[in-house]
Order: sequence, then C-alpha cells, then structure tokens
Amino acid sequence: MRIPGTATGVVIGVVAVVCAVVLAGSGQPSTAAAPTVSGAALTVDVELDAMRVRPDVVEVPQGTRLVLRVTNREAMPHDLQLDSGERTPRLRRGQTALLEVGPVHRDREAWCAVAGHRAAGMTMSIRVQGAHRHAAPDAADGDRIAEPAALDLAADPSPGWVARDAALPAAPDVAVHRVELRAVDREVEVAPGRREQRWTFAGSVPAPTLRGRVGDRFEITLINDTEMGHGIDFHAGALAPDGPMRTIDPGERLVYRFTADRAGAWLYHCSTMPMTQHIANGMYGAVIIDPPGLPEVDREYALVSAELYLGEPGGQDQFDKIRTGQPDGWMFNGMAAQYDHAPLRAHTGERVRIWVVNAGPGSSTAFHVVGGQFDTVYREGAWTLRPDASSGGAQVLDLAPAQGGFVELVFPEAGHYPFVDHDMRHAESGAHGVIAVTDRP
Ligand SMILES: [Cu+2]
Repeated sequence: MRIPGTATGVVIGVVAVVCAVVLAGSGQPSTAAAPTVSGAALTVDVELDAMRVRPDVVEVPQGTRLVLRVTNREAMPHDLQLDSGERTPRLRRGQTALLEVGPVHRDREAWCAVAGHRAAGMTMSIRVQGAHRHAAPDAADGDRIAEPAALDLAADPSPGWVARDAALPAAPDVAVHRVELRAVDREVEVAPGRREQRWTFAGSVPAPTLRGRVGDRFEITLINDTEMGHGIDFHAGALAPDGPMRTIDPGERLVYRFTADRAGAWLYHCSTMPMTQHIANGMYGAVIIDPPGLPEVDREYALVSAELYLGEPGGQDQFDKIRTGQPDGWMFNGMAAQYDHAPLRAHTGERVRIWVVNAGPGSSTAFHVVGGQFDTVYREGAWTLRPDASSGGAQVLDLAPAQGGFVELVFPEAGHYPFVDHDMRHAESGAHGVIAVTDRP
C-alpha cells in the first residue's frame, strides 16, 4: 500500500499513543489497508490472520511518525515485533494493540515473534517512499541446493545414550486412560552422537505410545511448560476440534477427552500452526487401539517413522528445508539409525508383531524387513492379509503421512534382519534398524 504524503513538521504527542498497549477486543473488522492520519502521526491498521500480516508492505514518506494498530483476527495467538525490538503483547483473537514505529527514516521490517511464524511468512515491510534501493541480484537463489546431510549414521551415540524401548506392552486394564502430557523443550539424540533441541510432549520424541481397547475413554491433560503456544490432536477420537485442539499459551492446560470407538494405529500430534514445524520438531506420538479379537503374539514392537530436520527449531533454515521437503534424514522412534546401534530382539519361530505409525510430516513410509515376509498385514483399520491356505505374503506396509498399521512375521533362522523404509533414500539416511534373531533357547 502507498500512503499519500503527510504533513511535515511532526509534533510528537499530538496523539496520545502508548506503545504496545492492548486495547479492548474490537469486534468490528477493519479494512487493513485504510490508513488514518491523526494530527501528525499516521496510524495504519494491521491485521494478523491466516498466518499473514496484512498489509505486508506499508510505504510512507520519509520521516512519517508511524503507528501500527495491530489486531489479531484468528484463534492462534500472534504478536508483531519491529526490527528494533519493540513489540506488541501476544494478542488473542479480537485483541488490538498499538505499536509505535516512530519517525520512519529508513526501511524497516516487522514480524510475528511466535516461534516459527516469521519463517512461515508472517512478515511486513515498512518502506520509505522513493528511497533509492538497489535491487539485490538474487539469481542464484532459485537453484539453491540443500546442504548435504551432515549425518554420520555409523558414529557412536552420545555417552549415556539409551535407545527408546520399542517393545509395546499390552493395553493397561482400565476403562479410562488418564494421561498427563507436558509440552516441554528438550535436547534429544536425533542421530548417533548428534543432540538437538526439540519441542516435545513429555520430553521424548516420539511422545509416549498409548494403548487401549475399543470403547476405552481417554482423558489427556495437556500442560504447556514452554515459552510458545501448543495444542494437541488425537486421531484416535472423533470430535469437534474447536475446543480440544485449540492452542494453549505458556503455563496453560487443557483436558482432551475422547472415546476410542474404532481400532487402529493412530497418530497424535501438535495442532498448532504451522504444524509442519511442530511435527517436524518432535510433537507427535501413537495411540494403538487393539482390534477386537487381536491374537496374542510372542513379541510386539511399536515404531513411529518421521523425517529428521536438523537445526534450530522454528529457524529459517529448518523452515526452508521443511517447506521444500528436503529432510536431513529419516528415522524410527525419533533417532536416525537408532536400532542399528541397539538392535531389536527376537527368537526363531516366534511370531513378532510390529506396529508402525508414520508421523511424516511429508514423507510416506514403505516398511519392510529384509529377509522377512509378512503373513499378516493390518492397515488403517482393516486386515488386508491374514494367514490361511490360500493367502500369499506381503513385503511392505505402505503408509502415507499419519497412517498406521501392523505387520506380523516369523523369522525362519537366526541372523540379523534389517528393517527399513524401502524408499531407499530414507533407509540410507537413517530409516534403518536391525532385528537380531537368535535361536529359541
Ligand atoms: Cu506444538
């Protein structure tokens, strides 16, 4: 937007503007682009909506004393921060705050300071009208190639590292599952010897695997012990998302209740936008609801597959890789090559059931056991293969993002059976582990 010339000779204090004061919630929508000039100051309405700042460009004459009247139009909290550091408070839906930019003598930038929102596009530019600007040659930008993965999958894990236990215990014998999940930031081992800060539920990536039966009730208490907003979304229950999946502020809690009416291997994940980032940074887990009549087997394992994005959570580099679908690696249960360093165990002749849920956020998974054949496949709520005289075998459990299921197999002889995502790009970048099979004692 271009603002017509305003009066020169600015008199500070003509309008009683206090920087960054939340005004009463204003219900009436305003036209984002309609500036009002009041005395010597220029006030521009700015709306935060749909992960955008509108307008995203404001042009003013040199020296204009600019005030931004910032209103958040959506349920997700936002703020607006200037490149000089001043910012509005975190605004809820309908809240408005004034942000004093002051006399504009150079081009300025502003953005939402909620983690990840700037990278997701919540930015605005304040430009001086007619100021001479060099067009920066940016030709190389279009064919920028992502950095090669800096993972050494054969490296030693960090001292004291313990693999995530992939063994899946039976469902607890309760009708109501009461679970407390705290959103906390944690440093976790994402690849051998590589520790990074992640956003988590309950301090682990993936979040705890929950297991129940059809008809069970779940009462999940989410507590936000971080400095940013988070929410939660359980695919294992059907309900109106409006309340339970809302984003809660730091220090807040919510109780999310659902009944598991249908069996399946379900994903749960953070419900806060941009979800790509919240999931890519570790906020996901699995809920296993046993199909009625599920036979007992000798061993059960649970694996959650996901992409690995190195770097500062919510940072621009990481965001660019997520958006362009260029992960640094792939992983089962939150760490690349985890079970190469701590193999899963089985005995010959045992029936082994492996549950897999694909957290994505973007990649599909083609789960395969090298040297094994599946005689049982359960995928997205249905058995697609069960052993009988006429049935064949299966080699892959294929899962789009958020899908889940299980496979069963019996190992014919002792040895080391790799399990992989048979998209070999994924397997060779961390979606790889080993099942060490020994003879039954
Ligand atoms: Cu989150």
